[in-house]
Amino acid sequence: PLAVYLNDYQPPAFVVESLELDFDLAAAATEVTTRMAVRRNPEAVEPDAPLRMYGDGVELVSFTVDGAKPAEGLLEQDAEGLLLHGLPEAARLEIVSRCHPEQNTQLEGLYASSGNLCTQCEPEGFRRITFFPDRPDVLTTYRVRLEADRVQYPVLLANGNRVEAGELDGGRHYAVWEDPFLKPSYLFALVAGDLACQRDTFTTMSGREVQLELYVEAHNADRCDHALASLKRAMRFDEEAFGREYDLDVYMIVAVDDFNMGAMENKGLNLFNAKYVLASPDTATDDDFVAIESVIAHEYFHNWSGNRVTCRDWFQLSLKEGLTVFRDQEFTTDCTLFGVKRIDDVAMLRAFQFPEDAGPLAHPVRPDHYAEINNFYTLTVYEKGAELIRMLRTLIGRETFRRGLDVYFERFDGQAVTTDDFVAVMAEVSGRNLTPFKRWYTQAGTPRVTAATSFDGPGGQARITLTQETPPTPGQEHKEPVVIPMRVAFLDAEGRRITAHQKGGEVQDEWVLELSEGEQTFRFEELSDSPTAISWLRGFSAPVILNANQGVDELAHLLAYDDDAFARWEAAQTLFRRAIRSRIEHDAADTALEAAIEHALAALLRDDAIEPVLLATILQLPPTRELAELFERVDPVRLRNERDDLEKRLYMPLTDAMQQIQPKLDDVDNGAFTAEAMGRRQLRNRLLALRVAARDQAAVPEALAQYQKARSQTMRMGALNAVNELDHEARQVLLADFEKRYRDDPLVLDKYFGLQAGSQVAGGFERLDALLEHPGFRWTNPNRVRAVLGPFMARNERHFHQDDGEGYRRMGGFVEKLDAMNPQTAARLAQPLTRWRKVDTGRGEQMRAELERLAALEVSRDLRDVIERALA
Ligand code: HT7
Ligand code: ZN
Repeated sequence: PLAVYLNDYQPPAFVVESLELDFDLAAAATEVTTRMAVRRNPEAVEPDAPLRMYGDGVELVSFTVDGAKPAEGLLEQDAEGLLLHGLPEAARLEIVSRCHPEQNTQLEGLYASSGNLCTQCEPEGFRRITFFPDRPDVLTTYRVRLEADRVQYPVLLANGNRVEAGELDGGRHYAVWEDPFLKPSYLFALVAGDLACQRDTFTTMSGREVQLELYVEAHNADRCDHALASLKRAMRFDEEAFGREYDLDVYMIVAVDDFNMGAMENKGLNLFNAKYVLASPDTATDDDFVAIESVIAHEYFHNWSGNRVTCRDWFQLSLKEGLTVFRDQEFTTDCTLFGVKRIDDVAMLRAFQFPEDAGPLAHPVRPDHYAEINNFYTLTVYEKGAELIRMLRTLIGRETFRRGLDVYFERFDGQAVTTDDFVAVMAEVSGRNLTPFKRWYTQAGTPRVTAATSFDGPGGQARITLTQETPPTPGQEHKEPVVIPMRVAFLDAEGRRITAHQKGGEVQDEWVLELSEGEQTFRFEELSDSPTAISWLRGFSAPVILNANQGVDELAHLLAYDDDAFARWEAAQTLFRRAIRSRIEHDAADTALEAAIEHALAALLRDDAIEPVLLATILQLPPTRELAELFERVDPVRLRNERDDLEKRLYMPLTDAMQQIQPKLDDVDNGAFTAEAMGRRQLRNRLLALRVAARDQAAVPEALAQYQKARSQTMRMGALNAVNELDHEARQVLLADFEKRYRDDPLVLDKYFGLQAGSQVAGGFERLDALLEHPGFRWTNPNRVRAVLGPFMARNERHFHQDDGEGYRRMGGFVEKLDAMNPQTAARLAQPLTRWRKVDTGRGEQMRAELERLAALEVSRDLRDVIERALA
């Protein structure tokens, strides 16, 4: 497909001074009257350029300029929409157009979901509703009139404040909404439907009362409390941590069943995938509760980082997404215990973003070209983008960073800006030259850092030498060094931090070393003791792959004592990785290493002081998809088997120790939703799963009992997850019960789909067929499709990677089928197939063949872009 290039950016030829949209809403055909006042942009490059209005699948009914039809030849209709030539300095346009919500299975633009009408405009959905200069740097105020059947669509919502509403003849009614804030078209939203409203209020720090309204289908009205409570916590946090106050009188959230992503931050009217709103203890797990809180917070935080200050063009996507992820991570950290949120974020980054950055779809946080922008809502733009923000804070200090954010929001309020603008503010407030740091935005790939040390006794000196290298990525053969903040501490034999100073510096017990060259040496003087261990990359201070060549004893010491939760977890992860690597590379277990790991784990299980949630997190081995990154190419089925075998081997001798902890966790199913209560449930479920994996005979009946007695979804799913890899009657009994209980509850049924599709128990293809035939399955609902196909590709190595290629062919077929309905979701689901160079050559060739089969078909631009990059 034809690419768009950052270097081609030009300011819009016209600004839109105001916009009125009248919707005559109906599912089969909706007529839209668009009235806009346009004026030539003084910043435009060409003084007499035409006005470009994008339109995608929209029917043009009529068009006038200042009340008259444009003269012959002035209005041109092409593949991208409309081009209007010969406009004067200022003009008023009126366009009548038509779109067809009911036929919209793409779920971009205006579409129908469960009988309601709703919109999704980011990034380029507005042009599927009407003709408009649909680009993020065209900001204007909106007045929106909605008219619809009163019985079918009693609720009519749009952005801003409702200024008028009333009844009309013929069973119809209307509402008029005005949004006083400038916004780009991607933040437009409307909803028309039969929805129940749960209300609350929030008083802002300046004493204004904001109405909070959560719209759901009536039968879900009892699952809204958590979302509303989360919203209020997020609003308070943004005030306290970032000084940001909400600006409209009402904040609305609508839950939608058919939704391509998690949620959308439309001004004052967020639309949410129902999965990230609805929760009750019976239907949602603790993980679901936490995810809901974090998505609600994310969308709320966008009100400043995204809406008040938005992106100039889509290359700047991380300006809002990286910053907003950073802000939601800070919020969740505030709600959870002991640094575990950081560990979860790092685990996610390693399992998903690092592979993306090392594969054929790698791209910089600020890409410089794209064929389809929908494919750039990636882990790199979001999660790595958030890491860049965190590194900036580490480099300039918390207070300066906070000041910088204030300046950023104030200076650019109501504007569409760039990541360079953001970094420039941080440079200005800190007085630092951050130009070298900007390489993080333009260079793809995960840097590899090597650390070497030498010491000369107590009272003596230490030297740390760090080197860095970033491997090539598509289109970027040669890489420059980046600025890496490396947080380190030295620990003594009791696990206490050692003090020292750098030449001319103060005595400290923790340092942030700034590695900005290919190789650098850092010297420390007057160490208070000789170090037993070095705690590296504390808090995961930079998104790099570190090789510090630490011995097993040193890692065990860190695992036992480090006061940095990330570093403690990392010590265990390093040990697990080393054991797996040895099994794969030497075809045999390193028994001494594994015995040492078992010993360290035993000590951890005896440690009464460790927080339950941290223990639960440390005990978990890395997932296969992260482990695959250790190797050039690997047989994924074997890797999974070795991982599971290592888990079994390590935990078999520890079943007694695990059993002994369990009674202390007997009271966990108590309906409490504090971080501590959730952490204890997490540990209880982890121990159960590890005991089942370690073939503890008592564990299976315990899982059965836990399921039967469960009063919460967390404990029910804990039991199911524990037995889901067992070819055992218990698994079938529990799954059958679960399906019966929840077959009419789509969001919970998705959990059943995931368990069945993600299990490696024999018969995976038959189960897959049965799920796709299940009355609760629908190809047009992205949640259902993701619930089945996602876990099959992510966790069911045995079937997805079956050596005859059956798994790849099946998935290729499903992607093809889905692409005809929903290209955005299809292109995402195709991504596991793009990793063909990472799997052993036999399988890799079969994967590639499937990609080539798809490439020969007529597929969407979204899917073609992914396939072409994968095959390049
Ligand atoms: N800013 C949003 C990104 C988005 C999206 C959301 C829903 C459906 C389709 C979408 N395409 C892009 C979500 C966010 O980051 O908050
Ligand atoms: Zn976002």
